Amino acid sequence: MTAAHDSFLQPVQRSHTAGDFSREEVGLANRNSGMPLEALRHDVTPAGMHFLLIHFDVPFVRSADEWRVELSGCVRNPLSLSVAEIQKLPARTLRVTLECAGNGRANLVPRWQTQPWEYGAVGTAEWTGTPLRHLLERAGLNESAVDIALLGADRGFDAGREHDYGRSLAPALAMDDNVLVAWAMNGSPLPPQNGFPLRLVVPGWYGMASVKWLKRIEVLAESFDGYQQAGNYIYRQKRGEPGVPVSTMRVKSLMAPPGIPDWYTRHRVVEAGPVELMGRAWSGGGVPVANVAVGVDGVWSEAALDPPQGEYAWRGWRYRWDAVLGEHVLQCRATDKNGTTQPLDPPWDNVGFGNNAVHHVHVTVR
Ligand SMILES: Nc1nc2c(c(=O)[nH]1)N[C@H]1C(S)=C(S)[C@@H](COP(=O)(O)O)O[C@H]1N2
Ligand SMILES: [Mo]
Repeated sequence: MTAAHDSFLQPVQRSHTAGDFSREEVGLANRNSGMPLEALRHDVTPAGMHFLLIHFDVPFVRSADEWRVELSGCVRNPLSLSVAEIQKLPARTLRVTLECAGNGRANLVPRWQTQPWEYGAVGTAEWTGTPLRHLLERAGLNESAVDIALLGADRGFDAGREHDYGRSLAPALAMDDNVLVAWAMNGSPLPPQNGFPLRLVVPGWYGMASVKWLKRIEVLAESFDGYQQAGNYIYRQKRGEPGVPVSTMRVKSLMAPPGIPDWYTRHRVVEAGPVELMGRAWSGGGVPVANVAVGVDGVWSEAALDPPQGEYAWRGWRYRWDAVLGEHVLQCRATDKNGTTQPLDPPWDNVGFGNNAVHHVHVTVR
């Protein structure tokens, strides 16, 4: 092993930081784009405006015809299925909000050095696919099955470990009719960056569970120990502690910024008079949003909710604000049907997972 290769196996020690972003953070932010917040106005995010999180490289797939999914392990009939065979299984279309577990981590002080999301790592798409259960039922799970690993075609290094991106689902969740092996996004084939030709969609969970470029399914007699399952995506207060696995999305809301922005600072200017503030609110695990409060300079009022768009999609909210001259801070704060409310300040996590603190928008009214 030469010195040049050592950086993969003995990775650069990263740390917490504050203030300026490192070259590596800016590089990741350019690869992994967020949804521009003005796109919150769409019920369904147009495919090119959906956020992206890609750990390694987007696999080059010339045609869906060259793709197969291998299903093996603790099953009676191991399978190798083409995309066309999977598309013959019963199909469903679900409107699903996906949020990256790291969304908001750039707002923590100090922040962990990795993809520096502010607010935009969220989007809602209509995913068409077949429930994963149809593949698993065709293969037939053995009694010994305790975990189901789902692996993508993308491979790389993280924390000195080389691996295919992979996650696992407990059998009960894998058999849920809402967990899809999807081939279409908003009625068109998946874009390469969103998983062409096949991806998993796990509604209600943070995005890491929705494995893109799905290539292999392994039914295991023990818990999956892949890095993205057993090492990463774990809430930890401090580095090295066992922690708690990241799972369903926490209740959260965002506001489409009103008025017009300054190009560089993104500071907003709004005309005095009536302004319709709007945004979206969601929670995880199929828990509905109960209400959204809008704060104007710290005074809270209830917003009106748009009709729901299904169990797993965000819900629109609206509030008429009579904007008066001066500087203002606008906020939104959702509560779900479990009675859980967004915190005012970011909850601490060592690498910034699960930041569902209220969104602030600073505006100048003229
Ligand atoms: N194969 C593979 N699947 C993946 C990822 C990845 O890097 N490789 N990233 C995951 C993460 S962390 C998120 S948040 C979502 C993002 O999905 P999107 O890029 O379609 O928005 O994909 C998930 N699935
Ligand atoms: Mo993510």
